Amino acid sequence: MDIEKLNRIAIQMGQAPRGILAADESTSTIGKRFASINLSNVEDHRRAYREMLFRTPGFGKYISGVILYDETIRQKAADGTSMVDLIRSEGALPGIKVDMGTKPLPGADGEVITEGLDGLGARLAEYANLGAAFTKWRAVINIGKGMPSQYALKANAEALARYAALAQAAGLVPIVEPEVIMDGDHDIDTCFDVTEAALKALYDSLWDHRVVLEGTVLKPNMVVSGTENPRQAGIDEVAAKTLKVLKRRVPAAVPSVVFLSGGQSDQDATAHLSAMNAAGPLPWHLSFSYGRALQASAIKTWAGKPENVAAGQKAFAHRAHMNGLAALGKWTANDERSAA
Ligand code: 5MM
Repeated sequence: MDIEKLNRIAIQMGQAPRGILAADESTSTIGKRFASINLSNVEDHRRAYREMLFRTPGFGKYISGVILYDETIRQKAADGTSMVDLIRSEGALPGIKVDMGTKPLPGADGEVITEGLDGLGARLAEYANLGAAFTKWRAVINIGKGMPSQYALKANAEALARYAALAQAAGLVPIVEPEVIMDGDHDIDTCFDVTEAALKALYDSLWDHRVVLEGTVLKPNMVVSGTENPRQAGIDEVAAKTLKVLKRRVPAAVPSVVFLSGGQSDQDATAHLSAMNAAGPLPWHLSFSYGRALQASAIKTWAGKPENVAAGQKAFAHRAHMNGLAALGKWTANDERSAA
């Protein structure tokens, strides 16, 4: 295993002012995004949408890598150029989501386990041949009555660790994503406790599976109030509590920590990240791996119409730029107006 190479890539992925674009929506998830603009979920539309993103002029200034879905890593743009080459031409790295989604966890009502370990070694070898430099696996942790159970935390951490070990053996950097879901009426301190337990279980399992942390990237949730809780924590509280749990539970050997946005508004996701970086120095590169918070405005502006491609690209480039400033800890609300 070439750990130095994995380490170089893991640093590059989270080094300011760049972060990751998560464009790995499964076919059913991209269908939900298209439904919001009344667009049918057919391969041609998925290609056109992602081609618009990957042809955005200069996106590589703020995007170090793009997480793709299986269909996209094999797909060609309208002129026959592969999507992988479009991404590489901007100096960004292609990555691939390798989990197969979640299924109910037997014996644990309301909890889920991520599947996809069977045959993973062979799939990883194929993705490496297709040009992937890194991979992603997402575990879903729900907060609710009696949830999460220790059983669900442990089972998901074991799967994440087994995946990460296989990815490193295939020469690919694993992004490990234990997502504590925002939905619910819980308060921010419950989110803190659950995030801490999820990270503890994850790093225990990574140790057990002999994963070399220097060749990994963590993709965590931020510590936020449940979406239905009447008291919504402000920017500074979210930033302080998120940094507290990361400092407590994420070893300094991890090169990059890149957040998911999880349903936060575009601007909140940017403001939280900037506040955390402004509170540095930090032991890891701290950046973004946003799906919705990088794409929501672009998809709405594009609306599935060829004449809106340039405007959709401008919307995407703007969010990438804002999050690039946040990765440096230098974003202010004024930047939204002046750079828009
Ligand atoms: C882009 O969405 C990813 C894949 O979701 P599905 O497997 O459900 O289709 C998702 O894993 C994403 O990479 C992360 O959750 C981050 O995205 P957000 O929108 O939370 O920033």
